[in-house]
Amino acid sequence: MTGLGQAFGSGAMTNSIEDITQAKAILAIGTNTTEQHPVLSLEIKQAVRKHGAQLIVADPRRIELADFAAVVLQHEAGTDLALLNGLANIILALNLQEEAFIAERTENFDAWRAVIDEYPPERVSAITGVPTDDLVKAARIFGENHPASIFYAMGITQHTVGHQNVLAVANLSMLTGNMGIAGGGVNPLRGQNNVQGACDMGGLPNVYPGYQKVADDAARAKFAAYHGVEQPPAKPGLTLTEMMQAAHDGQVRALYVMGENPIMSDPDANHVRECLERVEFLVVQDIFLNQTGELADVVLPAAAFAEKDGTFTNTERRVQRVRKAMEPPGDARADWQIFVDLAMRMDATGWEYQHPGEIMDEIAALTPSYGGIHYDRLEGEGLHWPCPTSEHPGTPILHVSKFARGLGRFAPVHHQAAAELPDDEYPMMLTTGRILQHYHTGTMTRRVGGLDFLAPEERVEINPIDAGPLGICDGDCIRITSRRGTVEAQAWVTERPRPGLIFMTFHFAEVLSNVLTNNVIDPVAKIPEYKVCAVRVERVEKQIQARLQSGIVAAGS
Ligand SMILES: Nc1nc2c(c(=O)[nH]1)N[C@H]1C(S)=C(S)[C@@H](COP(=O)(O)OP(=O)(O)OC[C@H]3O[C@@H](n4cnc5c(=O)[nH]c(N)nc54)[C@H](O)[C@@H]3O)O[C@H]1N2
Ligand SMILES: Nc1nc2c(c(=O)[nH]1)N[C@H]1C(S)=C(S)[C@@H](COP(=O)(O)OP(=O)(O)OC[C@H]3O[C@@H](n4cnc5c(=O)[nH]c(N)nc54)[C@H](O)[C@@H]3O)O[C@H]1N2
Ligand SMILES: [Mo]
Repeated sequence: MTGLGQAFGSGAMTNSIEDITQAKAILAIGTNTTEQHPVLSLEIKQAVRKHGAQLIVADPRRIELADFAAVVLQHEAGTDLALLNGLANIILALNLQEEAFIAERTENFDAWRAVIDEYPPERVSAITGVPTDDLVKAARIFGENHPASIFYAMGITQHTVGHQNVLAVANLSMLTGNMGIAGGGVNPLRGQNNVQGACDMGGLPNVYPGYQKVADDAARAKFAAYHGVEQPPAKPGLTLTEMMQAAHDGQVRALYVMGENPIMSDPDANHVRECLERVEFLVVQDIFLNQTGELADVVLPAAAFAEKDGTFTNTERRVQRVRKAMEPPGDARADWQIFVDLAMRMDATGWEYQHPGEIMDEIAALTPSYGGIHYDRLEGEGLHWPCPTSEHPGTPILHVSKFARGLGRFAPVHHQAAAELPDDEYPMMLTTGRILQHYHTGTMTRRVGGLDFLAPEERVEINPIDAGPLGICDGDCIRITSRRGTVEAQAWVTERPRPGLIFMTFHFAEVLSNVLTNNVIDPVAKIPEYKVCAVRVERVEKQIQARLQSGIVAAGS
């Protein structure tokens, strides 16, 4: 959001899922769509197989989408800035840039170009490990085919240079005039069903709903007047990653965790546990008693998605209705009802909603981009924001004739290595992410018998070139150690990761990769560097534990 906000003025996916099949070229960088966005990946596959789109896949692992690609760039993790600058360099050398678009719609091109000149193919190849021929092939595909779209996800953002990686992606799209057209655009794939909605509603420390800045006096006055309260402070709050450290240092004394399992999902899990143990008062509101809930002073049982009414705003900014299909069990209640009750006990007034549709009307009244979105308009296929008025049809494609900020801005960005690189003591690189069968910390998917059967335990991907000298065979137990901790898990000897790189998920509490990960953050976006840290790998003489011994499965089902 910070990167696209800086480049374009709006931090959301620019295009819709529907127009993917109109793309003539697609760059998928740091996104494992067939496992993480499987439905959307079908559109990418169709674009390639049925409509002849040329696909470029850039990922340090050979993911399934690579089988559909015209060229695969299996670069070293954490070298995306060099890679993206290098592609731009070749596009300029081949004179494939869109001069008219650059002149009319963008600014700061010359300053940016001066930096791009420093990234010739030979240098980029040396940094990224990608052969120059492949770089040229990819640049040609992206530059010669119009429209060309870019998809990315956590492979780009979860770095200390995450913000800059996104700027580099935006630069490439502007260079080739691919903004504001069907089949083009810059498309960050949002992770959770409603994370776009959570951000839109101000689930960020620096904005109110609709990205109205907390620092903006007029915005603060508007919200204060509506709720009949004193003006809140102009200073933004803390981000999640900053809150943990503040809890450790005693600056945060109480924490209210809702729909989140930070003890497993935050980096450097041993440190996170310490932080949470220091908090004087911990509330956890969840549909299950997760690992964080075990430390809580108060647990508030919430209703799950199928047990309540509401809306989800999906990755393409489409607001959709969700309808209650069953009653919540026991004392569980919808999250909004729990909040309203708490607010009332704190003497709030004006929170007497009968139905979430009334909350939506309040959102519309205070949030220009949601101004025309009401429940009666959400029957059927929903609406894409911005949708400012009750007559407005919604906006499937952003920045059509003008960027949200006016002109798109080229931002010079330089290659910068990850915070922790392999050395003699920790000679390998660890990257982390997900697999198809499980969802994050497993609180939900590990309770599903079929999914647990398909993926019962962590399997650490390691290249045979690395496994051989370490005496590691497929299925062996291995110990992985970083500067922060150590875990033992089963090895999967496979050519999926680049040599020198291993891959783990964070789905399994008993073998948690976040014990190993580094909690350094991007200075602007504040996102942790989950995608690169240094580790040591050894073979361990022991049988892998039987799968049903996992705490969650035993306790949960
Ligand atoms: N089945 C399933 N689906 C999910 C989720 C889940 O847990 N399970 N989670 C959802 C959520 S919240 C999110 S955010 C998304 C995440 O979706 P993705 O971001 O697609 O998933 P990840 O596995 O985190 O990482 C994506 C890819 O980044 C690559 N990568 C690692 N390091 C680098 C690098 O330095 N550069 C580049 N270019 N690539 C790199 C990895 O090899 C991986 O293939 O998935 C969503 N969908
Ligand atoms: N190593 C590593 N760590 C990562 C990442 C990575 O790539 N690598 N990715 C990061 C990313 S992108 C993400 S999004 C995070 C995810 O991290 P988390 O959000 O902490 O993980 P989840 O397991 O999705 O936890 C969601 C919780 O919400 C609960 N829940 C589900 N529905 C509801 C509801 O309707 N109401 C309430 N109150 N609770 C509900 C679930 O039971 C679960 O306990 O992990 C991050 N951590
Ligand atoms: Mo996510």
